[in-house]
Amino acid sequence: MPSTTGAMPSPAGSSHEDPSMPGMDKMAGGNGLSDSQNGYRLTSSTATLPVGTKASYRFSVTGPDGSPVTAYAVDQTKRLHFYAIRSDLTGFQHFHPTMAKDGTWTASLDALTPGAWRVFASFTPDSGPGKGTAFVLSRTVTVPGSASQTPLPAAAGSTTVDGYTVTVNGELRAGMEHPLTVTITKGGKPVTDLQPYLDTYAHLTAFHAGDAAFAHLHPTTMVDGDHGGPDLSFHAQLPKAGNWRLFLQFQTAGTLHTAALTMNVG
Ligand SMILES: [Cu+2]
Repeated sequence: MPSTTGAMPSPAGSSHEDPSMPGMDKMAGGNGLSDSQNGYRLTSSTATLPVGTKASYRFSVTGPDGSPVTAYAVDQTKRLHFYAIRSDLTGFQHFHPTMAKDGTWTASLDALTPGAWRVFASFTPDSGPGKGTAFVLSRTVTVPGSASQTPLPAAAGSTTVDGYTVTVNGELRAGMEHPLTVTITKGGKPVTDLQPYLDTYAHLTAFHAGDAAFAHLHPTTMVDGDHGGPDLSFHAQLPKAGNWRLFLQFQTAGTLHTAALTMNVG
């Protein structure tokens, strides 16, 4: 189902400057499970990565003319956001690869466990017919070895990471935009020293149990120095019903924390 954020203000720091759509982001839609959309394709010759060690994944994005895209708009301070997730939604990785002049990206993955993985690239071309359109494309990668599946943790309204308790509030329905509020506390006290991370106080991504469909939840809380929290607001639009694994990343005192919890979408 196509999703659009056309009615939503661009997050702070978005460099999308297409004069025909001031302050708006276009999205190619979809759930991130395809390697191609609107003529843009995520290409890689890598189908297998080694187990238990850092590994490089090289890829490029080709445009409708078949040549690698080299011009990218900056979104949340980066030209391309890269994610990896195992089929059981464990092993979440999110980082920012580097691009060679010819449009070849190299992502350095942390050690992977055996199993089926999906890697995602989230980007907005800054030239060509897709200029200003946000894409999420993905490919699968196999890590050899005997793969044990971790059952998805039960849906929960809160979780704890590094001593921080993260509570998520919001009733979500598939395909509809809903507000989602995240509250962060530590030792029962509201946390108010969140630092900006990628132009936000919390970066929130979600993957659908069963097929690893992808969603990025857009923050609506603007950053203003190293004193974010405890409440953070998001626009949540998850494309399908079922259980989603949410990964919330936030930074305090220079350290990045990643909280994960399961949320049911009706
Ligand atoms: Cu990113």
